[in-house]
Amino acid sequence: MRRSVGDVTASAGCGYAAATRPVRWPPGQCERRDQLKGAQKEATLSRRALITGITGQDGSYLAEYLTEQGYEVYGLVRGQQNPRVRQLRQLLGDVRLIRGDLLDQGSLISAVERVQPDEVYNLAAISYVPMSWQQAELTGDVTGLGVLRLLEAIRVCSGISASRSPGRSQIRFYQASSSEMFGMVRESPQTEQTPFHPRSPYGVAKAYGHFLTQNYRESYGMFAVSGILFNHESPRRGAEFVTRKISLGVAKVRLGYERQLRLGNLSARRDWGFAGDYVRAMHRMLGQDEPVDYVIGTGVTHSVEDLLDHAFKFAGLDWHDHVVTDAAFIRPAEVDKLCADPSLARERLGWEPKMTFEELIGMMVDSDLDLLSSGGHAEDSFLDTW
Ligand code: NDP
Ligand code: GDR
Repeated sequence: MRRSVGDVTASAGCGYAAATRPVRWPPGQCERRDQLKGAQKEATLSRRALITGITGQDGSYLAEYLTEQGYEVYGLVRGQQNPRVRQLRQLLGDVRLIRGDLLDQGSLISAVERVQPDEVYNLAAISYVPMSWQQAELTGDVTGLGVLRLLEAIRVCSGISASRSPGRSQIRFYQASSSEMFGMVRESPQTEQTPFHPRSPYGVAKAYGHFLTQNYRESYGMFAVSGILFNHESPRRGAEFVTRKISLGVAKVRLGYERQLRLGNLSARRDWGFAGDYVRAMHRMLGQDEPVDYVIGTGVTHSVEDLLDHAFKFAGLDWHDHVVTDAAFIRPAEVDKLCADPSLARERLGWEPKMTFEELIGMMVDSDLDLLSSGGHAEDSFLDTW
């Protein structure tokens, strides 16, 4: 029988109800989740999920979604005084937190041993691409080797070896792979079969994690899959990423706090979707009979200029009056254009994105206007340049 988890950090009792509602990160308000009927909850609380990267954008949406599905959700948090833990507690009252770090093998073994999860979602990473040139070794260690440490923790705790295959009730593993692995693309749109040509230390580290996940599946028969996710955004997106930098920039200009927004390459094209839609795909991948990797994206690509156009127009402004290009934000090697072919996910997972690009950008600008006009603080980027 499964042990109960006695020594994880207990958490407070409120969280957001709707994943698609514009919300703030850090949150401004929170609603009690008590509405979830006690009896229904008791009856379905049978599966346990462990999420690394719970304090990040995707971690928060995934935790909400899995809680709604009746999961017992555990989140791995690092550091002694992690400032995002308090915010997370306010946002996601039902999630239990456990200490651990992708750099520390022992902490991962102990987390898996304590939680005894049915599913592990590895969302933790150094995820800001420019930072991966500044701290390439650390990025390799966390974003790349961190995957190895977590897979090893699962393998050791499950008693799996070259001569001992996993049982039927094995732990299922999800790896957050990235469209950055395609980099200088060999074909467009990109499918599960498109070869990789990463353009940053981040992309290289993700490719390592991707192949390792595949290798553990093939070597040990583990249920380990990767979602190759294209850019996905939300009002909870870190302020250093271009969509949020722009939505915050628009709000600051609109409210008269600033007049200019400094950006890098405006001609880069990305396939941008809503994070709340993408976490549903992660969950579905682990619910399949066979472990298979999937490309997840909208199939529609826009340039940074398109993004500026929508965001500024939404607030009644013209971006040409406010945007300045700054060489400091140009990357050593750029990924010019990404566009997903999510056919396989549509056919086998029945997954489709619900929110359009225009709705997403409108929601983000609205949310930042709300945040700043009510005296809130944006989680401003801690770096002025990459
Ligand atoms: P975020 O940058 O918002 O979150 C990253 C998370 O990783 C944070 O919770 C952070 O914790 C945690 N983390 C960083 N270093 C460590 C470490 N050493 N040990 C444990 N945890 C650590 O990323 P997103 O939510 O946007 O993305 C989730 C995952 O999906 C990432 O792996 C990202 O690379 C990948 N991805 C994201 C896409 C996107 O468009 N958002 C697209 C494709 C892939 P802390 O709060 O302590 O810093
Ligand atoms: P990306 O996202 O690098 O694709 O990685 P980001 O939003 O940082 O950049 C997207 C594109 O916009 C261009 N750009 C700028 N980007 C930033 N951050 N700041 C600027 O001022 C700026 N000006 C132009 C960039 O050059 C780039 O072409 C995200 C992360 O979430 C990764 O973790 C994830 O794996 C990929 O998406 C898929």
